Amino acid sequence: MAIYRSVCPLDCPDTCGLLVEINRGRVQKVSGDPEHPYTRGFICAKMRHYPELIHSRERILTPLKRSGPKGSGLFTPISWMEALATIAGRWQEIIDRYGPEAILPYSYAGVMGLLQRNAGHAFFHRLGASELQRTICSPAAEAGWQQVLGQTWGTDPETLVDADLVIIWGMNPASTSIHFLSLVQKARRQGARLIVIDAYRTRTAALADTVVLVRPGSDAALALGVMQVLVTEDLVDSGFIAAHVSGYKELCTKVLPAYTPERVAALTGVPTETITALARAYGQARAPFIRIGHGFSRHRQGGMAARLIASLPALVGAYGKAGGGALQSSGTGSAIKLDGLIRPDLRQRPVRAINMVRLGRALTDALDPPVMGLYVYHGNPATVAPDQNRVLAGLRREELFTVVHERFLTDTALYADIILPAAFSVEQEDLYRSYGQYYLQHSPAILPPAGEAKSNWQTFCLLAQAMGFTEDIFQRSEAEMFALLLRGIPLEQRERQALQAGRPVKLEPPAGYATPSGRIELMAAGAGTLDYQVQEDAGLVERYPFYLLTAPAHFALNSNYGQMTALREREGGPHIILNPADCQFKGLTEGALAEVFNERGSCLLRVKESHDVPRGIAVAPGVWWCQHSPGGRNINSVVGDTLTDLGGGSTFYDHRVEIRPL
Ligand SMILES: Nc1nc2c(c(=O)[nH]1)N[C@H]1C(S)=C(S)[C@@H](COP(=O)(O)OP(=O)(O)OC[C@H]3O[C@@H](n4cnc5c(=O)[nH]c(N)nc54)[C@H](O)[C@@H]3O)O[C@H]1N2
Ligand SMILES: Nc1nc2c(c(=O)[nH]1)N[C@H]1C(S)=C(S)[C@@H](COP(=O)(O)OP(=O)(O)OC[C@H]3O[C@@H](n4cnc5c(=O)[nH]c(N)nc54)[C@H](O)[C@@H]3O)O[C@H]1N2
Ligand SMILES: [Mo]
Repeated sequence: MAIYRSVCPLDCPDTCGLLVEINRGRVQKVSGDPEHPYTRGFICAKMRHYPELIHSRERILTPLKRSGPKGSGLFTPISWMEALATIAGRWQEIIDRYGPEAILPYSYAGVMGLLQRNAGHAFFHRLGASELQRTICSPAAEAGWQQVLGQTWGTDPETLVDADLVIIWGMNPASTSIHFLSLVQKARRQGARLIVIDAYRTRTAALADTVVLVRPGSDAALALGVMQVLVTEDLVDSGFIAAHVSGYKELCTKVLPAYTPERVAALTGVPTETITALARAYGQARAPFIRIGHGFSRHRQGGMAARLIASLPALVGAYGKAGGGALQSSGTGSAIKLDGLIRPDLRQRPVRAINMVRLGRALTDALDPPVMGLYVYHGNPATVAPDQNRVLAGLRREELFTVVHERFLTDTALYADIILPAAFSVEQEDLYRSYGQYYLQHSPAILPPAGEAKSNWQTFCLLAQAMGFTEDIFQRSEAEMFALLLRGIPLEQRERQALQAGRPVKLEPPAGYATPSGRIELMAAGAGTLDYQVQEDAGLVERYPFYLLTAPAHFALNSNYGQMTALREREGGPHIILNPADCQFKGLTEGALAEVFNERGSCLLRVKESHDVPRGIAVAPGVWWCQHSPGGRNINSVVGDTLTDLGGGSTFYDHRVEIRPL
């Protein structure tokens, strides 16, 4: 038996250091690496099942060619040679007839390593394909942060143990970031208070000292109300503002007068006393830390909400205090140069951009040229993308040539013309950084890929060869690409060696504010004013009375692990959680199937009752595989593709539904 260091590849802010036990060519056990300074030896319930996924009998081990109607799941094994020749041949036909922009790559975050995640960019730049805007997750929150703080890195989460107040805003780390939560608990043992701001009582809320329940989508108003109290009660840090903040006067005179606690209470559903108490707790704290989640940002005015929440620490000087500050993402730092991997220089002319949130439209609208070739890698749009019925209609198009590089027969892979078998993280080399902490770590290939599986990088090198691309980069091994990535990171020799030896190495956030002025910009030029202006369409509210929250599942990672029966059972199957009074009002019974619907579609979910969910809200955890969902549709059939105010992001939590007994 041998034990290797590795890194969790999942799209999760924690990016755990792992120990992988190998015995006779099989992974026996995956556990937390006790020597990883941030994740300290424990891992989530999901990753403990990683060995079963890696060695699953359902894994795709050879290339496959479709042998039945699209979506039927009928495939025949073929060789890599035949697969590559078919793909290159079909792409060449598409390019000859429609031009290269008729080919669209689609990928997101099945694997988070820098090399494998970004493996396709150089190839698609060279091909001249349409560019995919990768907006499904966090662009509104990032853009909001950037309007205030530019390229400033988020506050190091490891400093929060010195905070005396932690606010977790629009995030449920008890399910989605357990190592962050454990730091919070450590701070609390030293006396810190925890306030959770969410739209329902989550697992995280159950641990909090105070829970503030806000009307979904109204966080911008709440932040403005808090600011108003901070200013009128003189709880701001004038010294810090004078030294580091721009736009404060304008904020006080032009914006805040309209956001009295009374008005904000009406906009947010948060009682005036609670708004005042929240502002006082924040303004009087010695070192308050805000964890800025994405929950409020996946709403129409999500960018504005992020911008305002990121401004709060500037008012009380928290960015300047040890233990205080705010973390939206640790990925905002620009320390790692990726151009050598992504190779924007290989693009010969400008190409059109297609927003992934609107994949359904891109595949079904009359675009010029139409999308005729789709290449999906480490992404699963049939399950995770909004407006599912439109996405599936697009994937069903007979003339669309779809290639899916996957490990399993996902809902998306079912619609492929060609499937290529993908490798697991332990079978491929990579360099990981995190979006929730500041460690980098190398992850070596510790097993040969199962069957004929190949990594994203290897696959793009083969596709380049098949297309006749002769650029040097397409001949590089993963080890060479790792070395190239490493050269682009400002590290000392000692750190470089540690990384190469597989140890986590920390990047320290630089001091100061990386904005054009060097100051925190509350009212940055060109960013527009600060306000809250979401209006509900009264007709829509009447037809679809429930506000739908499609929160992440505890025992799945987006659609990953959805194939594991044991975890599906622990999660309780596809369900929707409602307040008992709403159930009674709608004639819904606990445990029975209900139809959840709106003008976009419908899906069937089992009803669960809980007082944790306020009246008028419906919580549907998880993106369940359509294959495992009664009726073959999941919650994304009722989620729309409206974009956020900033960043063109998704609005997963900003839709309304009606619910009736089946
Ligand atoms: N177990 C598990 N872990 C995961 C994932 C998973 O699927 N499962 N997904 C991973 C991914 S891809 C990401 S991006 C991160 C997600 O992490 P984040 O997006 O940062 O946050 P979540 O923990 O998903 O929590 C979002 C919370 O926002 C709340 N919310 C929704 N609307 C509003 C609102 O208008 N205002 C406020 N204040 N709150 C609101 C929801 O109820 C929910 O509790 O987690 C990652 N980790
Ligand atoms: N209703 C609803 N929908 C949501 C969300 C929500 O909260 N509610 N959250 C959204 C968010 S935040 C996100 S980030 C997106 C996630 O969107 P995606 O990243 O598209 O979704 P995943 O479920 O992570 O699917 C990744 C796929 O990649 C495959 N994979 C893993 N490793 C590799 C590899 O090395 N190579 C290849 N080729 N394949 C690999 C896995 O088998 C898996 O099928 O979903 C979004 N969808
Ligand atoms: Mo995400």
